[in-house]
Amino acid sequence: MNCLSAFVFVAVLFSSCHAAILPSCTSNETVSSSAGTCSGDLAKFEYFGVNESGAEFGSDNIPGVLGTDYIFPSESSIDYFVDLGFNFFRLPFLLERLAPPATGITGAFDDDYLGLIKSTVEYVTGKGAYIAIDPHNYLIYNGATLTSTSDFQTFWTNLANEFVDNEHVIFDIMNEPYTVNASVVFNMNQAAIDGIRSTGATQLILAEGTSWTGAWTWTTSGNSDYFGNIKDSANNTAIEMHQYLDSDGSGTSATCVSSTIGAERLAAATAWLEETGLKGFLGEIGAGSNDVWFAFTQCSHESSAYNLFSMQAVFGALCSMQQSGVWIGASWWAAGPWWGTYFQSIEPPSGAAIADILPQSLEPFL
Ligand SMILES: *[C@@H]1O[C@H](CO)[C@@H](O)[C@H](O)[C@H]1NC(C)=O
Ligand SMILES: *[C@@H]1O[C@H](CO)[C@@H](O)[C@H](O)[C@H]1NC(C)=O
Ligand SMILES: *[C@@H]1O[C@H](CO)[C@@H](O)[C@H](O)[C@H]1NC(C)=O
Ligand SMILES: CC(=O)N[C@H]1CO[C@H](CO)[C@@H](O)[C@@H]1O
Repeated sequence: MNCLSAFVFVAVLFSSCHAAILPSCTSNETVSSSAGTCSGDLAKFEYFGVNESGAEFGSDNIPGVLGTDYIFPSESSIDYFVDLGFNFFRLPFLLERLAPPATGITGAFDDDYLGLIKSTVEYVTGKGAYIAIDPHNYLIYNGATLTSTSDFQTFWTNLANEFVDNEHVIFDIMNEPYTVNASVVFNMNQAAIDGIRSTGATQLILAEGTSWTGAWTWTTSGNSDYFGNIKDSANNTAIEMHQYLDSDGSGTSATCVSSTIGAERLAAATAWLEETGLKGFLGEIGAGSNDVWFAFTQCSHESSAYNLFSMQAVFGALCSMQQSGVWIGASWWAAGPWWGTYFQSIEPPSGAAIADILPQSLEPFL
């Protein structure tokens, strides 16, 4: 990747970002331009790529206007990642745009919005890559939490029927539920799986838990009490979790916790996957890319130095996943045409994560 010539990391020698070390921050030291090394018997990801965000934007404008309130991914962005060797895209969309509230979640789909989803699906899968279609609704539809398993089963039966013939489509049941407990979320997932399989579809399904499906809280949120019992007649469901590396795990701050936080936050979830024999999928991971970690400003204003801990933390997370062998995929949050200067944007050509995170922390795991 020609990293050596691209970056010179100027950093001081300490391993975590705590304000306490500020007073001793008296010298810069050049550290390796690599985010790390990952050794052992590594299981490559079957699916590895990015979220392509945009079709779920403008959720306060339903249905909203294409190009004004929401947008679909650009073909050039998809080409860029496929050319690098990535083979997975996650496509968030809004339920209310696909199944308009006037006729409800079990009603007919909006032809235009479905057509746009299908265009992106066909573009991605035409390139040999995989695409997860993701109702990005937090289990909330038209202002109310979805709790009817039969309605949800009907919705997913209808949606799977649209894509049953495309083997590269992945069904991501529901993005980040958080308003109801793990038991309810589990039952909704099970209903969706049953609906999808009733169509004859055999593709990969991704099931997300409550508590924003956080990996770091998987074993304390109640999810681990239920999701071990998931039943799939096609034996092709993986558990999707998300993990951000800022202090509250929300992905809203560019400030890293430490260079090892990624692997640390995944450890309990990885152990649970090993115990249950289920496969994991890290559907969203993200960390600061232009992380202005204030302690460094004492020593260096080199922007590449600010990235170091985020890069190491993401690298360490993916390394631990491939070492464990229980994670089949991962995807960065996020690409998409409308992110602007968002610190996790990986939209080419100049999203904040393109310069360092992509070559240093993601591409080594292709
Ligand atoms: C989960 O929520 C449902 C619906 O509110 C409730 O009936 C059930 O008792 C809750 N289960 C647990 C384990 O808290
Ligand atoms: C399900 O698939 C996994 C591999 O993904 C395999 O190890 C396991 O034995 C299968 N289970 C059943 C019940 O077929
Ligand atoms: C650290 O490096 C920066 C950028 O090269 C420089 O401005 C700063 O003076 C250096 N600080 C120390 C303490 O060497
Ligand atoms: C952490 C993160 O990027 N969250 C985003 C997830 O997607 C929604 C909808 O696009 C955004 O509003 C969040 O900021």
